[in-house]
Order: sequence, then structure tokens, then C-alpha cells
Amino acid sequence: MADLKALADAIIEGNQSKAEELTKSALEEGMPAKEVLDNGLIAGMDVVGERFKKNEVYIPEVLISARAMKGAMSILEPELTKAGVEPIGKFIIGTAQGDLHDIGKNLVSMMLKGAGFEVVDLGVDVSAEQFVEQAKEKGAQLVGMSALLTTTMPGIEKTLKALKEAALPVKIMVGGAPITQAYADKIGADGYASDAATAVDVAKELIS
Ligand code: B1M
Repeated sequence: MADLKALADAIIEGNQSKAEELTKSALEEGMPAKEVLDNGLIAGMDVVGERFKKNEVYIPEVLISARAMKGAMSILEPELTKAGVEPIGKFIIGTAQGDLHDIGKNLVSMMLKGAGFEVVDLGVDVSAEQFVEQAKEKGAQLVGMSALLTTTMPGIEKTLKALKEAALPVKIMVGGAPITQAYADKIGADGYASDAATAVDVAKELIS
């Protein structure tokens, strides 16, 4: 009998080979891919997110868990596609124009994937035009921007204006070390999060 609790634990421990092995055996036993995803992988990443928020684990542990999740997802994804399982939302993410910092943005991206979002990562130094074009092309519900430099924060505001002018039905989220809730409110962003685990909660709220 497939042990989804052991799978969740393997994700929490960041044990990639065990997570992959347990995912394979659950599928071989005929367990639905969605059940493996929800009660194994996502259940594990939820615990990691909560521990990260409480400062019980730090960035390296989260990255190791995310790597285990990614390995198991590569086995699960073809089965999810076959079963027609839809992601809970489509999220476009990138770092503001002129800004090359991507460690926090990558962490947010991984946690969102861990929570069941489809994430299109545009990378770093992303212009307002690229955000708008990709949001349109990919039919995203959420656009997230990250900035680490005070000098690149205006790029976030510019992109936000461009997305609003394009009248796309997207919610806009912002984050990164110099960004605050007050700044997010001032520029009219729909959501702000100070860390990657909270970003997942905010994203879920925005699409609910
Ligand atoms: Co840069 N750098 N850096 N740097 N760098 C800072 C940011 C700086 C504060 C250092 C300092 O002076 N004390 C300073 C900025 C000062 C300012 O603007 N006020 C700075 C500077 C000045 C620069 C350069 C200009 C240096 C130079 O060349 N003279 C240059 C700029 C390059 C460019 O971007 N054009 C530069 C370059 C670099 C490296 C390339 C060497 C490297 C980046 C490597 C990389 O990212 N691949 C780097 C690094 C590593 C840093 C520090 C040391 C660490 C940043 C980091 O990754 N933090 C940083 C100093 C520091 O913070 N101690 C510094 C960890 C990361 C997990 O946190 O990104 O905040 P963070 O993400 C968090 C939250 O903010 C949130 O979730 C994450 C996880 O919980 N979050 C979101 C992030 N994005 C979110 C999006 C959301 C929601 C939440 O919704 C969409």
C-alpha cells in the first residue's frame, strides 16, 4: 500500500531519491496522480513552507526540499497530464528590469510550484513589455515581480501601469527585500508578501 505520509516526509527531509521511489511505487499501485500530488508532494511542501515562515528551517533546507519535489514531479507530471489535472492557477514571475538578483524569486517560484501552481519564470531583467506580452500569451491569472535594488523598484511600478493599461485580467503581486506593504499599496499592487511561503498564501487568496 502506497505510503503518502512517507512521501510527504521524504519531501520535508529533502530526500530526492526516496521521494522519487515512493512516487513511482504509488503510481505503480494504481493510486491516482492527483492524490499523490495533493497528499504526498504538496502536503510535504506545505509543512516546509510553514516551518520556513516560523524560522524553523532556512533557505538551504527549502531549496533541498524543492529539489526533491522537482524530481518527484518529473515522474508525476506525465500522469497528471494524462488524467487532465489542471494546475490551481497560472503564475508569471520575473525580476524587474535592470535587476539580476534571482535567489528570492526562484524560491517563490519553487514554493508556488510546490503548492500546485503552473509557474512561467521569465528570469531576470524583465521589461514591462515582456511581462505584458507573456501574461497575454500565456493567459496568466497572476503576475509576480521581484526587486532587490531600490533603483529597480520603479520598473515594478512601470510594469504594473503597463499591465493595467493592457486591461489584462491579472492580479499583480510584488516582493523582494526593499519592497514593503506600504509600497505595494502606494503603487496599487493586488498583493505583497515578505517571504516565499507567505507569497503562496497571498497567491491562493488572490485567485480564490
Ligand atoms: Co546584490 N545587492 N548587488 N548581488 N545582493 C544587495 C541586494 C544589497 C542590499 C547589498 C548591500 O549593499 N548591502 C545591495 C542593494 C542596495 C540597494 O539597492 N538599496 C546590492 C547591490 C548594490 C548590488 C550591485 C549593484 C553591486 C554592484 O555590482 N556594485 C549588483 C547589482 C546587479 C544587478 O542586479 N544589476 C549586485 C549583484 C549581486 C550578485 C550578482 C553578486 C548577487 C546576486 C546573485 C543572484 O541573485 N543570482 C547579489 C547578492 C546575493 C546580494 C545579497 C547579498 C543577497 C540577496 C539575496 O539573494 N537574498 C544582498 C544583500 C543582503 O540581502 N544581505 C544584495 C536572499 C533572498 C532569499 O532574499 O531576494 O529578499 P530576497 O527574497 C525573499 C523575500 O524578499 C521574498 O521571498 C524571498 C524568500 O523568502 N520575495 C518575494 C522575493 N521576491 C518576491 C516576490 C514576491 C513575493 C515575495 O511576489 C512576486
